[in-house]
Amino acid sequence: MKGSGTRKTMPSQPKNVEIRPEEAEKTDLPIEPVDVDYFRILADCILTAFLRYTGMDVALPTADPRLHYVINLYVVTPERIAEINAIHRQVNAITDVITFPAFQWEEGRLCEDITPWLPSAKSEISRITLGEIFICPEQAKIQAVEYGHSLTRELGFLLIHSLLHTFGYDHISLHDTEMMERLQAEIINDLGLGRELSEEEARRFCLTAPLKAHRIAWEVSFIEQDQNETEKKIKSGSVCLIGRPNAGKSTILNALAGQVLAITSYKAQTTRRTIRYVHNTPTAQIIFLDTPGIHRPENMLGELMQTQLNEAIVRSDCVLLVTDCRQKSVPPAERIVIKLAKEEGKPLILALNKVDLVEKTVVLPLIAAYNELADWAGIVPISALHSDGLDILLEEIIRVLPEGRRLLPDDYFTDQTERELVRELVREVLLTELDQEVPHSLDVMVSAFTERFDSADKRIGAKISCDIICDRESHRPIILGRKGKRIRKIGSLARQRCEDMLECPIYLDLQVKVQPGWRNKRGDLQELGYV
Ligand SMILES: Nc1nc2c(ncn2[C@@H]2O[C@H](COP(=O)(O)OP(=O)(O)OP(=O)(O)O)[C@@H](O)[C@H]2O)c(=O)[nH]1
Ligand SMILES: [Mg+2]
Repeated sequence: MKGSGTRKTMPSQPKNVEIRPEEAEKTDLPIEPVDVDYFRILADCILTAFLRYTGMDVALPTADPRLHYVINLYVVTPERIAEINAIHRQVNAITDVITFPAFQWEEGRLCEDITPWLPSAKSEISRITLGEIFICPEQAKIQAVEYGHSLTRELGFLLIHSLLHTFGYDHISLHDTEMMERLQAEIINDLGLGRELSEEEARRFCLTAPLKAHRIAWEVSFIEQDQNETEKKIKSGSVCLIGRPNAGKSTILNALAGQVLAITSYKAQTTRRTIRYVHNTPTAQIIFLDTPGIHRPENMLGELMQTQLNEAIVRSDCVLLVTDCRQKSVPPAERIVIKLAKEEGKPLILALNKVDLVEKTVVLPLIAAYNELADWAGIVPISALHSDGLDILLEEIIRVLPEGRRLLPDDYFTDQTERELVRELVREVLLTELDQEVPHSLDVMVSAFTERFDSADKRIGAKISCDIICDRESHRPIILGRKGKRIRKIGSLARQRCEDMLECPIYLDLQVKVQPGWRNKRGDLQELGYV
């Protein structure tokens, strides 16, 4: 991939029709495989029209005649696009097209230096990949019927849409959307692939449309799904863990995963971003989403944390409300979650956590109070810390999940990268080593991560540099401690945690950086990955 100049970024926002696999199957449309040869002709016809209208190939840098540009176009099944959607957009649904632009463009203007990706004088490499597009003709068929036009017109529209994404057009703001919709309409009208054409006429039109050589070409691949796999039905879906700070959500996630994926602490608001863990059994695939605790936001960071909760509820197949069983009544914040889950029609399961800290009879009045608020699919007393009751909890969850296919590959375990885990482990040590208020105003950014491998490709060491971001100059001496004693202790504890996780010796360098008011600055929050 690297050799051909591809870099993957998060997908831009594709036109996204959210249909669950089950619903897609219910239609009585013939779902035969797409006609491979015809699809190539259609794709060329669309690319020619797109380039004629936008002149994008002329705008591409360098006149080196050896060089040509490609866009990888993958024709995929509903199962495969649902899988890609789930991994890259956290949406468990079939969609029509997903685009991965390789470079930063803004409305047709290249916004980054692509010189490092150009072939050197001696190099044999003569291709640059501009992006990857995944398209699902089965989904396009369903949409073509809904819109009352030909499949060719729908596929053509989707290809133009994703080509525009590849070159930096988007539909996030109203202005972007208007611009993108106008271009789509103009390009397809300029081509003459009208909505009134029947499928046969549209095909004839594309087969006879003049093609022109240009500097960009498709690389088309057809990806089939394993037939046996598609037929195997299991219970699959996503479950969000929601609850007040400190309820033990992340402890449950780690206990189920059998390793630390989310840091935990006795201080509130430990989790700041939704973390995913995929639990696979022979008969089920459960995608767990560990969310930040429900709290009243005091800054932009808090607001962003809370937005993730609503999103998680809406996107999940089941809501798992985690609560500390020592409380006497149902907190107002939990009542709001229960109401939202009911409005969204999501099955609700209650995990009464930390039963190791109370007498069993103490939880009975609490169960009665919760029972008044919802028709629970299950109420399970557990102790996440001691892994007690988790097997019953899993059974209850599997019972309410829809039947379907595996949405993610079996070897997909979590969305946490080693880099993110290092960041979180350093933050965990900061949470435990510093006084109540300070850790909440801190974050950590991994600025360098270099690994060493032996001849058998086994990792034998890593050098990691992290910036501890604080929002006040007065916090710096607190973090450093007298004569640097505290930062040395933090460094030593964090290094041990990272070594346990990465299973190799680590050199860890920590620097304190002051970024005043970072929790209220969009740019800083973006850099730290919260936006
Ligand atoms: N005794 C006991 N302690 C628990 C149990 N589950 C979690 N804890 C402790 O409760 C504290 C909070 O746990 P977390 O898993 O970080 O809680 P959380 O709900 O993820 O918190 P936020 O991320 O802040 O929303 C930690 O100190 C855990 O060790 C349990 O079953 N029993
Ligand atoms: Mg947590």
